[in-house]
Amino acid sequence: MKLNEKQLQDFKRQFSTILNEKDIITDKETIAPHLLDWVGNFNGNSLLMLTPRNKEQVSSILSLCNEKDIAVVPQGGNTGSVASGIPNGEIILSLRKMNKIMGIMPDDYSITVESGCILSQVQDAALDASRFFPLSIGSEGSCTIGGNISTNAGGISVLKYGNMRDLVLGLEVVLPDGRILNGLKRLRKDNSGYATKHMFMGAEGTLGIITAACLRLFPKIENKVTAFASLKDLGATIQLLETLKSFSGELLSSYELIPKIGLDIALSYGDNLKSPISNAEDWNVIIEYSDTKNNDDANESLQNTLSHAIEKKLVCDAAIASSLSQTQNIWKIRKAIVEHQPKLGGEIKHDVSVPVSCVPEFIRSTTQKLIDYLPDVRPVPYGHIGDGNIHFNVCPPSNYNPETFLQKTDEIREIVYGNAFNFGGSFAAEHGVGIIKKKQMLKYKDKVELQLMKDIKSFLDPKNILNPGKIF
Ligand code: 2HG
Ligand code: ZN
Repeated sequence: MKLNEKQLQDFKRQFSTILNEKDIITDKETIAPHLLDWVGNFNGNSLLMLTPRNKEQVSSILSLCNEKDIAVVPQGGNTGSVASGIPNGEIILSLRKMNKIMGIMPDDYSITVESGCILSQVQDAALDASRFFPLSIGSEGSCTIGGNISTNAGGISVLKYGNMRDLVLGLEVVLPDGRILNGLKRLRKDNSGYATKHMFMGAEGTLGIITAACLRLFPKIENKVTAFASLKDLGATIQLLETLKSFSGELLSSYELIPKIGLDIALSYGDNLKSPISNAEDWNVIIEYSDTKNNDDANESLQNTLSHAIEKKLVCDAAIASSLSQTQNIWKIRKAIVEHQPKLGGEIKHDVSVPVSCVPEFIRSTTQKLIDYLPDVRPVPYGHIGDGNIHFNVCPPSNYNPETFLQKTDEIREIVYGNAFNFGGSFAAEHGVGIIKKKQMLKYKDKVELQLMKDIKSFLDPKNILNPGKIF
């Protein structure tokens, strides 16, 4: 059930037995930013936002909501891409005030944090203890750890360190009926039955509210080397990846695809960016090595591997950044693609994955299918090619009517998702399902798996009070 104006006063009174008055928010202006999704597709509605300060308060709120049959949408930094944190009349439960670093255990390579901690706060806390927390995504200055876990965030270092799921040792979760699951263990090994913590990761707040997490840390990175390489063709991206892996083992931490059209977008609209090489080919990659040693090893290794790849004619030209500003310029190109793509007259976003070895053929065949459907359409497939996750965003032909283009969204989505499915891929690689991909969930998810997910949901949340209408 959603909260209506008539019930509002009554519920405010009931919540005031749990929370301080200033943590019960009805002011429309304060709530407004929490209703808008970052991508700009949704503007939700909610009359009430609660901002608890500890797990006991979260527990009491959920007990009460469960008893009264009132629905809640958990929210962290509200930086998601699929609108899973956007309410449709439900109460917003913001975790932002639960932002304490609870403890850091350098010898265990672990850190325990409340779920409202900002990702960059966790990265900084790890660095202060000479450790490294590797999750790195564009919104790291405002997204929260709880949101990262609930969406199983990915980003540019998955290749070396895995998804958020791989970085979680233990979780504390409040279940829809208010019970608290105390799983804040910092163990590497625990085979005592089902790994229930994994149910809450990627569940987008539909099964429980994550209130704290114990996370894995790694040795501090002392040296990073970044390069930009222009390749012979699309197939060479995978051959070069294989060469980098076998020559440099664990040093390789990022491998991002930058198509020529993406580079052009960045150079045209980005803030004073320079092409790292003079004549970029159609397909380029950003390569990053991360080393725990503060010496020239990583640089030499990357230089040798790239020289070898140039000799083998996989790489046409490459530049290794030799200053901080050159490194920043390369990564700003990557960021500018995300930011400025809509300036090509709009974009239809797809966050898909296929097996790494299939990426070139997937990009070629999807592009061909899109051109057959709409000649001169401008696909911008870019991103985390090192782990098979491509942001296959599609922009209209030049000077095409943006509205007419958006009317083709369903057909274009079918082409991209359908082809990813043909390659054994996923329609939701790292951004989740939320509201946006519910249709694809029905079409592409294995039927047995989908039913199992629904069974788990109705077992844990029989009244459907937690983030209803998301995922399914
Ligand atoms: C990234 O990799 C983000 O920068 C956003 O996942 C990608 O939606 C996008 O274009
Ligand atoms: Zn991404």
